[in-house]
Amino acid sequence: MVSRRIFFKSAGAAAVAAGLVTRVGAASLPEAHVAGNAATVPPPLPPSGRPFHPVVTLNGWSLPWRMNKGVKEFHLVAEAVEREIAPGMKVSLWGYNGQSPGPTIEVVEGDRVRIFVTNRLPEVTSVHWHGQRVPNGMDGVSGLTQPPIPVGKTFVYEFEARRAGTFMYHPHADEMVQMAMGMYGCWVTHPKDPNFMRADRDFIFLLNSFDIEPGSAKPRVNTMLDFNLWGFNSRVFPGIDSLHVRQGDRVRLRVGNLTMTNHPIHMHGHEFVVTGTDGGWTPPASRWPEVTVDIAVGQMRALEFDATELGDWSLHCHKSHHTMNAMGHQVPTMLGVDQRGIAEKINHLVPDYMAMGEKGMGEMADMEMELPANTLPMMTGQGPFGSVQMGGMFTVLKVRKDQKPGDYSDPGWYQHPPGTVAWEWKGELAEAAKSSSAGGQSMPAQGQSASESFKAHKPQGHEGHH
Ligand SMILES: [Cu+2]
Repeated sequence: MVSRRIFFKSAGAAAVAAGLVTRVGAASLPEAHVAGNAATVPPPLPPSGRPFHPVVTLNGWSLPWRMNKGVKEFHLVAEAVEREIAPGMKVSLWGYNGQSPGPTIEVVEGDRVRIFVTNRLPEVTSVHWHGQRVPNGMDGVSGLTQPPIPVGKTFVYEFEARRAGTFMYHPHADEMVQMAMGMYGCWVTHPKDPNFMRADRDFIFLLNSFDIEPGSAKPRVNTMLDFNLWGFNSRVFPGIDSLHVRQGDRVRLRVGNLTMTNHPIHMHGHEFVVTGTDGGWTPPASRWPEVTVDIAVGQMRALEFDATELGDWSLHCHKSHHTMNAMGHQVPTMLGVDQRGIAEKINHLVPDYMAMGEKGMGEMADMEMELPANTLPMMTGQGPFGSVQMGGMFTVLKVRKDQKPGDYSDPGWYQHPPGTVAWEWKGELAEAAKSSSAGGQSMPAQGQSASESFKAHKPQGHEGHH
């Protein structure tokens, strides 16, 4: 039974939303543009409004808008979507406008922006504009600054994009479930002066994680730490597009983290500086060179570098479990364990049993292991020299001399100049030196002289305590 109070509250909310629409004279909602696949869509130049240099959303796209009497209008639809997270695995997520993550929203500092949000989920939602300066009632925290958007209803958010920078958007209603299901997107407010902090290539993506049982298609929504799929923009290696740039380009990567843990993002071949956070551009005097930047939960970091070095450079999270797909995280350590004979015996009982991990787990990338339908090998990817043995948050930055400005197509593998690839030594090998593995200690243990060998003993007075 619906109480009178709740009835009046939701009627009031609908009236507020309807009032805004009438007040601006919008006879119809802006079109809700939809993306049907996970391709990286190279940026078109803005067809209306003030000029800016658009970003390239990795395995994503930017949402078209319409101008309505000087106001930029967007239409986001919160809904269930199907996302291919890598070839061979499709998952059922929630997102916006056909995909997870939702499309990137791009505006210019000072723009008046109106976002219509339609809720096609089975439960209430809201949208929070993470990092932005907005009137309090536009902050999107359901219950605190607005009633939640009921199922089937459309709410309107309207504010001025006051501060240039990189932001995110996500629900602030049943957040744990809705974010675990893939609801988030990027927002870029470009500076008024299109030449301020100009980059030749400006990439953007979110870090994300899912816990999806191999063989199933739906994330477990209450997992806190044990995720098994780690992604850039709801894609995992080898499904993440590589980044293609021209030698000498000023390159910016804007990376936001809406997972449950931090990610040290590491790039090979170049040093970069952090030029922006969710709080704005960093003062130039505050920047120092890095090759890894830890991006904490709820943070965005904009990295910049001059792409001077030709080649195929890895770009990945440095937590080794985050460059691995499902299946690998609970395998026991079998390094050095001779499993000959065991597999044979077990095969009598379990015909498909395979011994694993005796010489490390890299060999698993080459095994023709039978996988359940709809999952991914834990380590995979064929490079020009063999298996890359990766998964999860891993992709490649390709720097080429002849990549045309504005061309984001894949130039293929790097052709190394002769004599510049690590080679095999074929001469005599010296006998390996044996070490006793002994070491010293900085101070003698209590009751011991420095020369006495270390003996473990129970501390006094702790008998019976374990
Ligand atoms: Cu990570």
